[in-house]
Parts: sequence; C-alpha cells; structure tokens
Amino acid sequence: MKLYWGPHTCAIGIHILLEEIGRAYETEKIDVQGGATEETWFKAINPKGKVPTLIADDGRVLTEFGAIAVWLARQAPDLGLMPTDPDEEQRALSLTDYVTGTIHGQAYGRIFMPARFEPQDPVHQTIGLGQASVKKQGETMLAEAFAIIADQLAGRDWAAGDRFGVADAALFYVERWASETNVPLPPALDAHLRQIKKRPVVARVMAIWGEQ
Ligand SMILES: N[C@@H](CCC(=O)N[C@@H](CS)C(=O)NCC(=O)O)C(=O)O
Repeated sequence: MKLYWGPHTCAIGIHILLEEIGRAYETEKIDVQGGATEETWFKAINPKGKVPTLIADDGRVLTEFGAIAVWLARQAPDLGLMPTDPDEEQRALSLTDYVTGTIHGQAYGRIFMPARFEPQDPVHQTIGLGQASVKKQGETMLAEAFAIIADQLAGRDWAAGDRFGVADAALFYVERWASETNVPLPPALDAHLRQIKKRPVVARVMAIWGEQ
C-alpha cells in the first residue's frame, strides 16, 4: 500500500489507521498547501485532487477518508477498528460522516479556504458577504458541531465501541485543527484528543509528520 499525504491534512487519520493495522506500506509526502494535488501527475492518480489517497497492493486507488478508513479496518478485523455491534457501527459511521462531510467539508472549508465559498456575483459582493463573513460562518458551524460531538462523547472513552477506531481517527484530525481557529475545543473533545495522542502508534505517526 502507498499513502499520499501532506502536512497538516486529514490524511493523518489514515496514516494512524495504517500504523494500527501493522501491514507494510509506504508513503509519499506532497506539498498540498503548495498545490501539489492540482498537478497533472497527481490528478492522473486521483482526479479528485485530494489526500488521503491510498494505493492498494493491487494498484487500485482508494479515495475519501471514511471509505478508506473502513476498508483499512476490514483488513484487520480482529483489531476492532470498526465495531461489530450494529448500533455502535452506525454510531461510528455517523460520526465519521459528520466529521468528513460537515465539520471538515463545510465548517473548516469556510475557515481555511473562504475564497472557495465566497459568492462571486456582484450582488453578494456589495452586500458585504466577503471572505471574513464566510470564515465567521465557518466558525459558527464549527462551534455548533463541536457542541454536538461533545454531547455524544459524554461518558465514553472512545467515539464508538469500547476501543480506538475509525471514528476516533476522524475526530482526531478535526480536533487538532481547532488550535488553528478562534473556536475553542470543548473539554470532552480536548480530553479525547489528548487520549489519542498517548497512543504509541499516534506518537510514531506524529514523529514522521514532524507535528505535535
Ligand atoms: N472528501 C475528501 C476530502 C479530502 C480533502 O479535502 N483533503 C484535503 C486535505 S485535508 C486536500 O487534499 N485538499 C487539497 C485541495 O482541496 O486542493 C475526504 O474525505 O477524503
């Protein structure tokens, strides 16, 4: 397997799951912030132009965080990275989808890349819906989403099931990004983030990424 990743990206959750399952893999670091995912060579691999992009051993190109994460969990079913109980499995998938689709795609998208969300027509420009207000909207969305997740984590050590899994790996990256925003991380999410960082596997990946 081969993982394409870039610093500060969501690909860290997939890198952690790769380490967790203990199978051989290689990685290639690319300059996502510098536009590497838009380059022709990368688009030839993943036309979506996104990391994480995982190449399976048979050469198939796997995309989308949630789908890659569940696929990796299935490679090592004994580790319980996806709960087998249907209710806990639903919870894991619901949380992962909320993280990737709403928290990452909608809220952080507006905060980190407001230009992509700013309406370009002159009417919107004149009523003042500029990038600053797009970013503000993203922060409001993020605070609301964090409050929802904090409620869902109450009384639990892990996002779903009774051990670290796919949903924790997803939550991990959006919890990390909070420090780069004006939105405080609720105590329950902060505790969850700290607990994940204590895992030796996570420490190894963080060392490779050169991040904290
Ligand atoms: N829906 C995708 C989103 C992945 C995504 O947005 N990745 C970011 C890094 S965190 C990226 O590659 N951005 C490059 C770009 O949008 O140009 C997923 O869940 O995997």
